[in-house]
Amino acid sequence: MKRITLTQYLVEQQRKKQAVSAEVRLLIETVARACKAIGHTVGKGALGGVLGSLGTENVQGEIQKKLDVLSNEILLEANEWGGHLAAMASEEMETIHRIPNRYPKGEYLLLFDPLDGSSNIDVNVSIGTIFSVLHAPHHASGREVDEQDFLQAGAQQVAAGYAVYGPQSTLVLTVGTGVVGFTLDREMGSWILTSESITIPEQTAEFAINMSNMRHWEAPVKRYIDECLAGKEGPLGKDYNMRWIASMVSDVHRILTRGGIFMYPRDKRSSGKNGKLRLMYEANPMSFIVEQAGGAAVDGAHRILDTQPGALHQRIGVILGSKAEVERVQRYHQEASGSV
Ligand code: P6P
Repeated sequence: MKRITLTQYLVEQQRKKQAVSAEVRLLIETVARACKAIGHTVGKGALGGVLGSLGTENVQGEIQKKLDVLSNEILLEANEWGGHLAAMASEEMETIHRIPNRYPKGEYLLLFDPLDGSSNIDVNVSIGTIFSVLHAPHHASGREVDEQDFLQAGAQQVAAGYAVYGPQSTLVLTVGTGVVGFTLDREMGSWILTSESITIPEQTAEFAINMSNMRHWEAPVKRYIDECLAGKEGPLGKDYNMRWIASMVSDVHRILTRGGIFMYPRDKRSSGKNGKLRLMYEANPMSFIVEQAGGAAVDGAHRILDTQPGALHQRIGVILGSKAEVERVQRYHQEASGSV
């Protein structure tokens, strides 16, 4: 099979579908190069002195791992000079990071979770990077970018993607024309196209949820999981398998590869009132990718990509994956709220 690199793929998208501007192409190539560097650093593990925690907390109140901060710095440094961005936002930074005045500024915004799944770092379980690209609305006005400019619904995304640092390093990407996957040729250092069109099977028999939270779930989630657990004898008429890697990039990658439903729902805990996952740089990019692959993504009763953000680090319930299953759970939420 002819080896198509990420650059060639993006040039062809730019040429034939106008889906990718030259600036977006440069942006994606820059992020992909930064992901290579992050994967290389992660791969050193104990030999690189990069494991363990820093003893500091991020804006989420979570203990920062050394690799969380290192990955964030790699993405900031890689994207500052290119002239394609106005600013960046990250799970690891309280406020936005504007492009320094010594560099030209572009018309896009980049958001990322630099190292998702970091609770798995020290136990050598796959982790990854999630990113999202938005237009910078202020660009035409000439005023300085501010945090409000980032608060756009996920349906406005220009591009989204994630990298998984596992047995292989993979990069999954959408620019709104479907979903493609690349595998890192570690000898050449090139991202090579290995999945030309990723689609999620509409049906599934595999669910992903952290079962230890069961006592906190709202009724519609409990109803669905009980039905899955009832198996063939239950209303769904089939036996289900369960997976939970506790690394969103890995769970979502499995679902893109063989179907399934991923659930981190909001729950009754005060901290869980909107769920654990963050809207802007976890739920939105993953929802864009999943929808582009023919799946669905809701917060319960509503489509995630329609959510109007109120704050940069706001959380949201996430139920995404195989369309038929997600729509079933969405219907259960709508019935419970009386909206159907
Ligand atoms: P729990 C990782 O910390 C993360 O943000 C997601 O990648 C993952 O899906 C989830 O949290 C795991 O949460 O509560 O099961 O550890």
